[in-house]
Amino acid sequence: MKPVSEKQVSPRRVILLVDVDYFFAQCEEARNPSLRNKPVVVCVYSGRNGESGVVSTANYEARKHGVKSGISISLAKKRLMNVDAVFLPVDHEYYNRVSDEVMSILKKHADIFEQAGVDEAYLDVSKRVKGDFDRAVELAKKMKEEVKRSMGLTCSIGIGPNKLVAKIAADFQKPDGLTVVKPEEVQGFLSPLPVNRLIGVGVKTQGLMESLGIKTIGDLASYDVRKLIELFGEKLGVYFHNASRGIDNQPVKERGEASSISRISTLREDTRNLEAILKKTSELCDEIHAELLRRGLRAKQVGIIVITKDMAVHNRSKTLEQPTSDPEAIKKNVRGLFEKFLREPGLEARRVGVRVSGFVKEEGQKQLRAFIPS
Ligand code: DCP
Ligand code: CA
Ligand code: CA
Repeated sequence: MKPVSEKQVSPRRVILLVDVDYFFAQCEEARNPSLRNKPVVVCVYSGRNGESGVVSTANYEARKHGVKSGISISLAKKRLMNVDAVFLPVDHEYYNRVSDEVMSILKKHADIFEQAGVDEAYLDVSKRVKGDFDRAVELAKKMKEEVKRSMGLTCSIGIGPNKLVAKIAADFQKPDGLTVVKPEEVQGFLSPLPVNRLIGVGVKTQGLMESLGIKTIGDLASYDVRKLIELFGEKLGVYFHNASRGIDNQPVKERGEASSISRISTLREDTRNLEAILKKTSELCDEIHAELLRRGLRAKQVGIIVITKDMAVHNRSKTLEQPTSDPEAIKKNVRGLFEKFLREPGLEARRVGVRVSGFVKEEGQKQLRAFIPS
């Protein structure tokens, strides 16, 4: 038994916020590289006519022309009138799949992982970097490379002593940014930034603060907290006071279980050779097996994902008689699904994946876990 005091020493917190750059538009570029270097505008068409609707997001090329989330499609078209721009409708199903893959890459590098949106997540890495911010920078670089290599996407990462600072740091340099703010640098980093960088300071609050002479986070930090409470009430006043000083104790929290686990990988070359495909999916099955074990789950459905040359996505799945977490059982079913799939003529796989779903908790897992020190 280790002495209690040694066990209780926990490293200082090191929190990352990873946010994918111009997410929907970058997803479009990833599946159609000819879009790169052109302004790309992803649109939510309201359906009434070709012009009505709003811009969901735009790549940085389009942003140079003043096109951004929330403006009308007709205004975007006007701003890009004389440019060779591309307007595309949103494809949420595709973005969600990309999101799942990005999240499963990031998750591997966290002690505690919290997805905070379709394209962003908080990672508590305190333990694995032993509270060391330089090691966290190395880890962040590795993650950026991995997301770039396997998904073709850039992201921006903020590193700080808490979620609040990590989030603001991630937005600080975009796209493809990496910003680290060590505990002793927090006040210097936040002070010159405009108050609206803080969550909860919208247009109205910003206007009110400005009338009080509060423009920057530094102004807010030196403003009398009692006056803030008078103006905004106890809860919000105290929040603004703490936030402006970079104080935030919210833990990174794992969300509820995802309803499926999937892994996808690119083949060395486009192929319809069963053994070449199974060699790749066998690795993916092992990764899925590890994730099932980690989460104490067994799966009732096993599926395959095949992305063909033309980027079309094919899904096939099968329900098992018994839920399983056994890698050999998963591999056997994956083989069966591919054998059947490849009977369809002409299809050449470019990327292949495995998905399991229909989870049941491994029996006795909870009680067992309680005795394993984490
Ligand atoms: N989104 C949307 N409408 C908005 C804001 C966002 O449909 N008003 C969607 C499209 C974005 C995605 O959510 O791609 C992620 O939003 P972000 O705020 O992270 O913005 P982006 O990823 O597009 O750009 P950035 O590079 O600034 O992160
Ligand atoms: Ca983003
Ligand atoms: Ca985001």
